[in-house]
Amino acid sequence: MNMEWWKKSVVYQIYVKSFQDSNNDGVGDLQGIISRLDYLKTLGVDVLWLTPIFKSPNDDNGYDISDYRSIQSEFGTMSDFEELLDKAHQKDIKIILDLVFNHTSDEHFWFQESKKSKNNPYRDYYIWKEGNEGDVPNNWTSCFQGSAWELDEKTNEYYLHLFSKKQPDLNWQNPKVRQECIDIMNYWVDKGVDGFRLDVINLISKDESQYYVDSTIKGHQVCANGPHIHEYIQEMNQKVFSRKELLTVGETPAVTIEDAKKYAPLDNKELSMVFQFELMNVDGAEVNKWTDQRFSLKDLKQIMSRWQVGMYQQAWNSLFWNNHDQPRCVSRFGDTSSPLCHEKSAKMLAICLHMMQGTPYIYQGEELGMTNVPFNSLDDYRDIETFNSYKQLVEIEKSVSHEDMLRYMRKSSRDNARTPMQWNKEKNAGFSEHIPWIMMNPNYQTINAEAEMKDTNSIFHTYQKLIQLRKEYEIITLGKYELIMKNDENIYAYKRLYQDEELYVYCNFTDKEVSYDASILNNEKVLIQNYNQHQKGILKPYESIVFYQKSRA
Ligand code: TEU
Ligand code: CA
Repeated sequence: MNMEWWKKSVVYQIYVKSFQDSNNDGVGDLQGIISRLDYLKTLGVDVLWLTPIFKSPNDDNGYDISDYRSIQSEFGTMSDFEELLDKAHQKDIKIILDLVFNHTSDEHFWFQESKKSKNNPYRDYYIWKEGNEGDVPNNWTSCFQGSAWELDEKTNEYYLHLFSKKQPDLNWQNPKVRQECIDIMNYWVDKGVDGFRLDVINLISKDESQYYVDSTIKGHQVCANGPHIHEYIQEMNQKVFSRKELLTVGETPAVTIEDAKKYAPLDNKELSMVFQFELMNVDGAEVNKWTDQRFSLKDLKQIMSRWQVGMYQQAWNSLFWNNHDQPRCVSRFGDTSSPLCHEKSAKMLAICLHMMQGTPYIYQGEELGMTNVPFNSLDDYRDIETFNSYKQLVEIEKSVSHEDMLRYMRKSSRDNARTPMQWNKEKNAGFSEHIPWIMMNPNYQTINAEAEMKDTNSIFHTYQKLIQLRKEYEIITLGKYELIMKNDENIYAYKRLYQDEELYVYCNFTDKEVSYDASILNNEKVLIQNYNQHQKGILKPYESIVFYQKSRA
């Protein structure tokens, strides 16, 4: 069947800084990735998404780019990148780059020029506004706390930054800005990259009429899905994406299913797919991530099902449990209270997600069941969002105590996802000989790639098998999704239907034994499971099983 390649692919996200260090300076790099291509091939993934590899002062770990056409020196050189691309392609692995176009670094040449004077040719590359009665233009807050406006004393105007003040927002109303970004993408397409992940791409079109209007929602949400957003994305599509069959995934906070259908339509006029965050908000994280709140399975089922049904034959889904901004999924949605619960729940989550429709994304270490990290003190953290939030809530507002905040940070900080990949049980888990830039999770003694590759029963092998199944069974890519056992509070069960084929997926999200009605199964076979034995109708703690059968028409 003729279908875009990325609909049949599984993507693996590499947080470059923490994947593999090749020259023992404590920071992961491109040669490190090259040395692990065999591992990735064994896992079976089709595409690598590299977090930003461009020159950056690292205020936000590379999401503040100061030169879009050169490689961050601690990651290597352009020839290292070309070698990586070439070696990956030889193994039939594609590479997509992470481009940040909502903002640049304040150290980018454009901003350096822009702030020089009001009539500098680059002034209009950014969003500069006069104050409002001697204060900021409006009350918008930065995603990383504090005002989204920063006063530049020299010209006495404020610039907008929806993220840190070292990440000034670009002015996409300016056609020159649009052309610059298009040229940058074409530069990388000409080098042979296979696509892009576009950071917060739905924030680029600001509504001019709102700059002096206060809002009760967060600044980056006010700017989501602005007035010209689809024109801008269609322009990128015409001038870049349509040149080749590229995988383009837009990171789009605050989108509904209706929005997503416009961003990722089946006629490929905009993006291949988007990352939507409704699921990441199931435990309230988008409103306030600094709490003890845990998700309810009913809400989770409801959100995932709505997207599966709503996008069916209308637009294409992406599937993910976590990324570099989110806590580890086994800690958040699974159970790490014992080695058994850890193993079973990590596999259960993998099965639950990978049997759905859409392109699955695996975040590095997820395939090993890497967990949240027992950070001891503030000093153990590195993330700007975490520091700014601590400062705001504990020191400025005094609304949260130091102890509570440390507990919330252990649960929700982005740094949980950013500790180095756990390769083996040697020094620093085989990541580096040098002290890593961020602490190791001490559990690498037991959770590591070497051990799991040897053990045919490991979480790694469950992921490997899931990737293979997607290649073998078209129903996984194409089948229609239906939620079953809708009101059950312990089990997530759904079926997939395609021609005369049926898939039944059962996932016990609890540590108790629960039961389901197996009468629906007649000539079934088991595709994958996380216990060696299954008693029909019963699910043991965190048990998950997938049945395949031909329907009796
Ligand atoms: O994240 C943008 C984003 O949507 C944030 O609101 C995200 O939800 C936040 O990190 C939650 O804690 C992207 C990148 O993925 C992130 O790493 C960057 O810091 C951010 O853009 C700015 O470029
Ligand atoms: Ca290095």
